[in-house]
Amino acid sequence: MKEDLNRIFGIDNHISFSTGKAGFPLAVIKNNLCHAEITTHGAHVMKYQPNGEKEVLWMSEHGYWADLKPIRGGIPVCWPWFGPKEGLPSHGFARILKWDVVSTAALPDGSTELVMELADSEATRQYWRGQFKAKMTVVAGKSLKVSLSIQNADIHPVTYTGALHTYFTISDINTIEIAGLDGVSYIDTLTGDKHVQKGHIKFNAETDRIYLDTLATCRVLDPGLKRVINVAKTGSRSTVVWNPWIAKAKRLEDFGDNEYPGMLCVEAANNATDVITLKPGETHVTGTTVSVEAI
Ligand code: TA6
Repeated sequence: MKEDLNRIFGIDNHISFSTGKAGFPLAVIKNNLCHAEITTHGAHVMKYQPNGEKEVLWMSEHGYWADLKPIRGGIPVCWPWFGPKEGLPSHGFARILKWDVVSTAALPDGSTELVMELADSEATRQYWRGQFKAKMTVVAGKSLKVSLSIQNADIHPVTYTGALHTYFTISDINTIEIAGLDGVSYIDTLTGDKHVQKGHIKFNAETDRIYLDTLATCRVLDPGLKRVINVAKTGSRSTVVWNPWIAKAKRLEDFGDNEYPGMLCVEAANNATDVITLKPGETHVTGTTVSVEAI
């Protein structure tokens, strides 16, 4: 497997393929700008570290690492539904199935591109009848650009929700803040109540919010790591902010009890009032771009 991937898609000083944890195929990007790692299991970006910077994404030490199981951390691809669904995998099936590598490229600015695809199959029809083509494009360089393109290949319209569910490494959930959503309405999914954000988001308990009708770039202000993580997005009008805090961290079997202080999710989503409907043949692209600045 990895020999074929390297022969066909390997690019010196850009991208190579190996076998990762649980035997999952792993694309390793090492160029003059960054080190990134992506597995074809769920088209899941697991690592992004700009040269000279500390790791940007967060991965649990307690992940499942098994077929048909999601990876805890990195950038889970939540599709074609966001959240739980009775008798079906939470956050959809895209993140638990194997995607195919379709292309790689060394880009003029020194970054590296990897494209993976998932189309409807016997495996997907166990969960969802739709005919579709999903494409994940990852560009790793001075920034990390991830985009999920969904094409409706069916003769019927299709409606879906989803998110690029990005987990970030932070110094301490008690001291970081998120700027960029001041004045934006949000649903507190823990109570179902709607509120308006006042100033920066700070954390002192389980936080699980869907910010509505916003195209805003979020800035994770991290004094402990002396950096700001900029989280921009396209094709998304809802942003999810999540930290499980103590009790939920304990309930999640693939999440360490003491891991919650060092992680934060800021997600480019399509959910709540931002559900996507595609006519036959139509395509929608949801993207997130992560960049880091020292402070
Ligand atoms: O990102 C928000 C959320 O929907 C939370 O409610 C929490 O369930 C999280 O996603 C993780 O979901 P998962 O199915 O990956 O455990």
